[in-house]
Amino acid sequence: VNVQLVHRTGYHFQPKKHWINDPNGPMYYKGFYHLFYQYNPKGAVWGNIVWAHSISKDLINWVALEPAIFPSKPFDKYGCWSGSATVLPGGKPVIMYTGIVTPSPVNTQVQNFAVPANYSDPYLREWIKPDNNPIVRARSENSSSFRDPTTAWFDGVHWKILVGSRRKHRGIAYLYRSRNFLKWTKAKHPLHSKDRTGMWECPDFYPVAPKGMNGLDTSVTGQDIKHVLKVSLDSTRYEYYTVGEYDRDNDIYVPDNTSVDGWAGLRYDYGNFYASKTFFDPDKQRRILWGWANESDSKQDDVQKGWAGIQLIPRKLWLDPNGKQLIQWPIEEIQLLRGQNIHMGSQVLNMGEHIEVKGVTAAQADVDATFSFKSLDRAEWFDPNWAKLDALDVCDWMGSTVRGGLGPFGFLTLASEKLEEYTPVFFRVFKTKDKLKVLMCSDAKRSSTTAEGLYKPPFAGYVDVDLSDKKISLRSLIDNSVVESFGAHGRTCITSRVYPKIAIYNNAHLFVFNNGTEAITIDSLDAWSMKAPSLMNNN
Ligand code: DQQ
Repeated sequence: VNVQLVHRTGYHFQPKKHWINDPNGPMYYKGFYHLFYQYNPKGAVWGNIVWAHSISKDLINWVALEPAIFPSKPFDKYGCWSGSATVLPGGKPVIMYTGIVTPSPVNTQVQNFAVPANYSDPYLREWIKPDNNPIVRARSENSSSFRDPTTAWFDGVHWKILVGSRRKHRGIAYLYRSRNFLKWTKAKHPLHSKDRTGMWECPDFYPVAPKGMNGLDTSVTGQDIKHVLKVSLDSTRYEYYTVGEYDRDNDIYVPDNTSVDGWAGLRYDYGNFYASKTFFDPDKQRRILWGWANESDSKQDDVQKGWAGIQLIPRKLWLDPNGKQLIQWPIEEIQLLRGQNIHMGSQVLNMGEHIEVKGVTAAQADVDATFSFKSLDRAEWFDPNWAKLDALDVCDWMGSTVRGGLGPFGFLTLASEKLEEYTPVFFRVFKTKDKLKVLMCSDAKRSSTTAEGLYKPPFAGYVDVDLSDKKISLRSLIDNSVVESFGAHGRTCITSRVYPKIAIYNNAHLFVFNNGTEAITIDSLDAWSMKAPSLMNNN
């Protein structure tokens, strides 16, 4: 097999070669979606960072353009790091990004802006970085940890942005205000901060409607509207978000008491998902989330492959009607790639059984199933001591093979025929004195028989779902070296990167399994072979 190609994704966003990380400045402009991203034009490891640029009409088929922003001025001489786009009134986009002005390891950071050279070009190929940059610099702030400006929002008088930072171990989102987008003044108080969370990278702050699935423009506020603050924790490479109340006049954000504010908080994704960013899509009135997944193999493997990093499938997100968390679902356009379909229904899986989903390309598939069961009685007891553990420790130790009561059941993705390799995605239902606790896992431990250099972590999160109808759904987007899974219609999401050695191309299989004593019924299952987009971001 060709090492450059074997684990490349078939329908996830990737450039032809080299390193990529954070999605930057996503926006919709004159009929095109724009995605910029952190890119090393010289190799498959992080470094020499520029803003690569691709455009799309449907978020699926992409055309790669020349890098939009790259080091060329004293205010970004050592790198153009992450940032965001804001579309100003009159439909005029402006980008804010972090410029690196001293070499590594100090990496002094400032915030710059860039504007299109030609607003009538829907591709926005060329960007100008005016000489009055930088527009925000650190004063008393830690200038080596001061980056990733957000999309700006407008309160009628001021534009406002956040810049991620830290003071010792306290993560901070500094707030800046401007009347004209050029002169920015730091607010007296940060919008938010939290001890023992470390550097806050890539903050994101936006409104969500209390009801319905539509998104809101970043400047919208009003009664009943909630706000979400997401931060990416440099120290652990996990993100967390809170849902809360934002008082726009006084610039005070208070997370609701239903959101844990800290490392143990809610995550968009409990797996390999980082440096994410949302944007409002005015064309379809939705808020879309982009996340980056790095590789889980070694640097050496990346160099050998000649590429590293993918962008995950964009997700539409909205507030759960219970107001406590977000719900995410792959954008509807992904259906453009669906080919051959297999449907299964009303099939019972007794304890220890697994059946194959045949007839689709299992290395590159979309599979969506609803499971049901007769009773919740067999759910195992949840030892109160486990509450102190992270969900992934419970998953690690119970896995998909340790027999349970209600579950483990779910998919075996990227599986070899004889199951030497597989990545199980599954639920395990527990009961406590007063409620059920549903664990969802995506466990890479058995994903590859490759012995060295692979990181094969189990990932897990709990699912806040009402099981009174005795049903739960699971969807996975499988793409050669990535499995993105959505539990209970997008209430809990987990992404794993995996590198099978046997379960590749036509030797990959997909199974449904049950290792619990309670029988599970596949109420309905649809699986599709997924085609590659016709425009592959390769030109
Ligand atoms: N990546 C960028 C930074 C950001 C980090 C540099 C997060 O701006 O803080 O490539 O992955």
